[in-house]
Amino acid sequence: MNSKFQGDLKNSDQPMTSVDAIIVGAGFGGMYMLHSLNKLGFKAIILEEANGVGGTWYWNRYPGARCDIPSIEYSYSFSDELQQEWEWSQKYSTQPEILEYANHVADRFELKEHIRFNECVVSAQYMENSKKWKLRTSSGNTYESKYCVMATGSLSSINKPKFEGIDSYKGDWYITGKWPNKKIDLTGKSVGIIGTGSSAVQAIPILAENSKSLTVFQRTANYSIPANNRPLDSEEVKHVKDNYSSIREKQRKGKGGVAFTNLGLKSALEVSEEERLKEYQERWDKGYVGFISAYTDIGTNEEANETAAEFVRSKIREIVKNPNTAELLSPKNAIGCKRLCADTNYFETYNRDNVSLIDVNDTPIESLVAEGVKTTEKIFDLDVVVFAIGFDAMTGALLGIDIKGKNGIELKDKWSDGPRSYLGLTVEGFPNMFTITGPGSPSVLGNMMVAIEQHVEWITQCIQDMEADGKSEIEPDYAAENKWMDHIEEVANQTLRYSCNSWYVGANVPGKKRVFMPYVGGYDVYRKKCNEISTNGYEGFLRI
Ligand code: FAD
Ligand code: N01
Repeated sequence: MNSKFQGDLKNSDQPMTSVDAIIVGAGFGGMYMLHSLNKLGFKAIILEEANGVGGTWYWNRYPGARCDIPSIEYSYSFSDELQQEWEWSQKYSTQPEILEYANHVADRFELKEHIRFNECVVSAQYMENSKKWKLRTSSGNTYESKYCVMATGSLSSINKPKFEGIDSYKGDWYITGKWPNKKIDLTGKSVGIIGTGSSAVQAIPILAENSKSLTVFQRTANYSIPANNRPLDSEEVKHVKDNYSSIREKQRKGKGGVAFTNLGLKSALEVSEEERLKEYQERWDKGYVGFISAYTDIGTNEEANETAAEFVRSKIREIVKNPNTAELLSPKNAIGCKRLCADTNYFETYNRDNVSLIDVNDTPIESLVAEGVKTTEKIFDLDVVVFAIGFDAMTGALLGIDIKGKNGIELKDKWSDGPRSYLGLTVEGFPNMFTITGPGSPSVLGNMMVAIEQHVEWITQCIQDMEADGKSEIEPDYAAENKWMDHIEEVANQTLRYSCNSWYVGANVPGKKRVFMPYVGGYDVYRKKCNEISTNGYEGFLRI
């Protein structure tokens, strides 16, 4: 890029560090953004709250944490050398292995020297006179740059436990999304876990194996499909490596960024029950990915959806020996309305003598007390309580920063009725600020690695075009943003997504506005739309 533009990268003890671009967050999104800007010769830095890279995989160290998109696919595609040299050990790798991969990437592309760790960004303000973003961190350091990329993550801001009496509890408590980086010995301990989402579904079997007893407090039963995880053998790995380019191409063209999936082409209602059950059984045996893609209308038609939902319920009844427990574990809402879970021995775990299930709708949790959890029925004596209560998804991390745009407009005010964006990449009134996997993008509805790469590549091209065209500011116009928001709502309304209380609609966070936040139109449609907009001279954007 133009050398005149390049900022002066000062040390952190200097009053102000000035660079071309500041990226907030060193997860997979921020790391690739940094690498892309570095490659073009921009001076870019990452500010990261944690003491290391990896984002999700740095924070979520709870027992059993692993991915639910096959690792071969849940990995970067931008460097063939990287994908050829890295070797995944399992179909769905564990959190330590994914974190090791993140560190390998950071070391391989020499990213760490551009990352300021232990820097939590508390405010970001657009300075209209200088046309620069000024960021402040909790340590008091200030940074400024022309471009600001928020790679803060859509599942990074934890849903903080706000149970009454939590301070009076004498035992140890942990949050799955902020699990300590140390071994926790549960031998001989009575453990309680609150929540039955994806994190809990992964943790529960391991917690049960390693503790004296496990009490699961469930508010809503969840659908889960066996992951059927297994080690990868060398022949399979070789085959993948030889064919990576076509696998990646399939991912990029797919609706959810997954190549190894088999999308059904018929309605669930146009086939016989026998054929349908056979199809569901085959997909169940194969494991998680693709189960709800068996038919075209599982996500849109209640009757079709019920066929898949009932199949899973029948499996729960088959696996769980106690019929009352099986009934409690059987979800009532539409399958796929909440994110489907992938498990290893989840339902089987409820057959163990040391595991019990408490329905908190029947006997709500009143508070935590010194001994443990108090419900309307009794006090559960617990040595350890695990909160697996999820995240303030998509908006939490962004609204955790005091972000001010033009004319002093605050993001929290602009988003008071739910997040608004153009393409989930930019926000009107906040020039030169980009969000990676932000609300309004399809990111969380598929393989997020594919979403991240597409976002980063679009943003990089946009910044490159800004510099080549001698522009100083880019932001969406209000009409384009409105149109995009209407489109998000329109496509969400064609699905069953609004029919349950999921984090997609913010229902898990008390007081959060109920809005379907991601774009459900598909990665493929979205990618095409983004490309059309940039090739048509950034349609819907104001560039000055
Ligand atoms: P993150 O990884 O969340 O990184 C964001 C970073 O920003 C964090 O390091 C955070 O500390 C930092 N940050 C946030 N706010 C600030 C601030 N104010 N100042 C400084 N730093 C800040 N997706 C899939 O596609 N497949 C999977 O199998 C899968 N498994 C998952 C398992 C778990 C347990 C969870 C929680 C999520 C999973 N996801 C999965 C989603 C996952 O979040 C994404 O795949 C991906 O890792 C997100 O990367 P990111 O860089 O966008 O965000
Ligand atoms: O969070 P969740 P998560 N009292 O929101 C319950 C990704 N991920 O961390 O459903 C009692 O899904 C809440 O109940 P309800 C994936 O995208 C992937 O598990 O709101 N219970 C629910 O049961 C996933 O979707 C993997 O009624 C309370 C649970 O806590 C996303 O991250 C693994 C409660 C929260 O479930 C979030 O998953 C892990 C309360 N006050 C995460 N508040 C993979 O497998 C909440 N709950 C790849």
